[in-house]
Amino acid sequence: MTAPPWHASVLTLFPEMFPGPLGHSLAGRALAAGIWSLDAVNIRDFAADRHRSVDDTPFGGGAGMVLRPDVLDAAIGAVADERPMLCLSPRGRPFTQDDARALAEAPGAVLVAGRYEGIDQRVIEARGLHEVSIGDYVLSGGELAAMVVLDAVLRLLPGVMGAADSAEEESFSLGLLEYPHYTRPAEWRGRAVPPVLLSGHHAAVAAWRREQAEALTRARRPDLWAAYAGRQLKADHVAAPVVTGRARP
Ligand code: JCQ
Repeated sequence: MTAPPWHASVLTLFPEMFPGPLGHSLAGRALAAGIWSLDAVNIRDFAADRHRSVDDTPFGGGAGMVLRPDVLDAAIGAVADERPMLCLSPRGRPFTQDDARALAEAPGAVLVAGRYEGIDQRVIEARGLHEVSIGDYVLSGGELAAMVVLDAVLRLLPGVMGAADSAEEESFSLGLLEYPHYTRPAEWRGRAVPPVLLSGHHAAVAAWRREQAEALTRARRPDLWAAYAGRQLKADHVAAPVVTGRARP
């Protein structure tokens, strides 16, 4: 008995961009091993007119073009099944590690990579597309964002990471930024590795790493720090004062 592959369908006007970087490294090996599969569907193949047009001018006027609902809906209809359907967009809900974990549990995903100014709102609603954002900036199309989402999910699939299966062992899964890492040589250009890491004292190493992760998170990501501090308070069931706000530089 072998599990069916986690199945990704990407709807795009540039199918030749796939698998792209996902054909290399961890994801690439897993693709070759049949742990996941990919079909990059050309939205233009679903254009009905002889000019194969996929976009049109926005109602109400304004700059740019909008992806036509009829063409995109036909493309979605060709792949839709029980898998969740996502649309990459700067106005989507922020894509998180929790979302990646949930998608890794699903049978796969359908990802719509828009181009132009956007896609017709009616097809988003009619097909129940979940709009997700990978960050507060604007890309020229959803393809790179789709690859980012896929990479985050694929490394969580069973058998993709090595024997260590370290995907979820990181401090990020605690809601903290990663502590600093060091390897040989123990001194480099006059810079020593923090001595505790050479002490062989595992509990002291773990405590140091936790401190570092907490200090970094507090300084750089007050949003993550507030959520983490809130969870700690609840877990401890004590009213211990938790210092919030940005650390002094
Ligand atoms: C995703 N952060 C940025 C660009 C319009 C669907 O409408 C649009 C989609 C894009 C591509 O996605 C992004 C993005 N997360 O730019 C403009």
